[in-house]
Amino acid sequence: DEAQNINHDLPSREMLASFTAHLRSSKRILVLIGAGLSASSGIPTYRSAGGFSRTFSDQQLATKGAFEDDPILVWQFYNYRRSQAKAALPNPAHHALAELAAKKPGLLSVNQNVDGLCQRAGHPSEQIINLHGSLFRVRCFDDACDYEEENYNIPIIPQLPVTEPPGVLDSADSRSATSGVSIDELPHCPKCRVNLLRPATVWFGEGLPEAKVNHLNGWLCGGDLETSVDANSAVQDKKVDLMLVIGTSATVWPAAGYIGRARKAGARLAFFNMEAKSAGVSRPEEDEWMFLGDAAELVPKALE
Ligand code: BV8
Repeated sequence: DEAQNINHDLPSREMLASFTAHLRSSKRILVLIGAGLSASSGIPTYRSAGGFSRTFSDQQLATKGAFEDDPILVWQFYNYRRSQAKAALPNPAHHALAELAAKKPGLLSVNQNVDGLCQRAGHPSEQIINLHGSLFRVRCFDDACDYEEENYNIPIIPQLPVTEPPGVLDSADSRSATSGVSIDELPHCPKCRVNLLRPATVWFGEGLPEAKVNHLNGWLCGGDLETSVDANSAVQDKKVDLMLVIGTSATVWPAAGYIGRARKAGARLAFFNMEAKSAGVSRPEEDEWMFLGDAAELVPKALE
């Protein structure tokens, strides 16, 4: 019954036992990671209480149009997020997941987060796909120019504040607040020497990087990249034993779509979220697990 699946602070012994038994026997594990995994590291989530949506929604500023309108404001927004992510520390859940990946070569993490904390926790790099890019990579604004590099400079230019930009996007004062900076002081592409550099994250309205989608489809089809690349070949996904859905509202597509795809490939699902409804499910199916609470506390408990 529902109570058996939904624990209200600590997972019930039975629930934990049935989950760990299945985890132990699972070979192919898919993990979908969201902002909730990093909440306890002090990085605000996007849509739950206290997230960015208080001042800017990421949809307002994480777009090509916003950058074309006001690159200085968008760079200040990213400077603020970069400094926050750089100051943050991986929490016990990041470490527990990295340790599980090292023990399970058949595990693949699909990371929606751009904060770099999974990597800093030692998650094996060949077992994680940063589907939405990284705050610490920049690339040429012109998609036709292939320049991209790592960049950890905070602020990315000295004159640009690292504080959160003023909350009102369309009032004049939000521009004046950053008027101390001129566009030609923003970082430019050293390769084509014409365009501005932009954060190498996937903005809303932009397609996911093809190579990453192919890597993920390859894993789902059992590692046979050729078949996965040929999108219209209705290759049956290879069985997935378990999917961990950690700290995501499952509202951003196409990433959220991998939950249904893994379920279709036979995966049993374990949700780790502060609240059941926003994990993309109203109530888990009978053979799924819902760990309700802080991922930083529950993920290490469940994976130990
Ligand atoms: C695209 C990088 C077309 C940017 C991000 C259907 C199909 C395709 C597209 C769409 C579609 N429907 C709508 C779209 C458009 C859009 C979209 O999904 N919009 C949503 C908002 C409705 N999708 C796109 O634009 C995508 N592009 O498809 O374009 C296209 C296709 C082909 C060719 C050309 C064009 C691009 C999406 C990627 C956007 N980029 N980030 C940046 O940040 O700089 S997404 C952004 O949201 C972050 O990456 C974040 O990771 C991601 C998802 O959010 P969550 O991680 O889930 O975070 P959220 O705050 O929402 O939830 C937190 C959860 O944690 C909550 O459930 C909360 O309860 C829980 N929680 C909180 N604290 C804790 C906790 N859990 C545990 N412990 C805690 N302590």
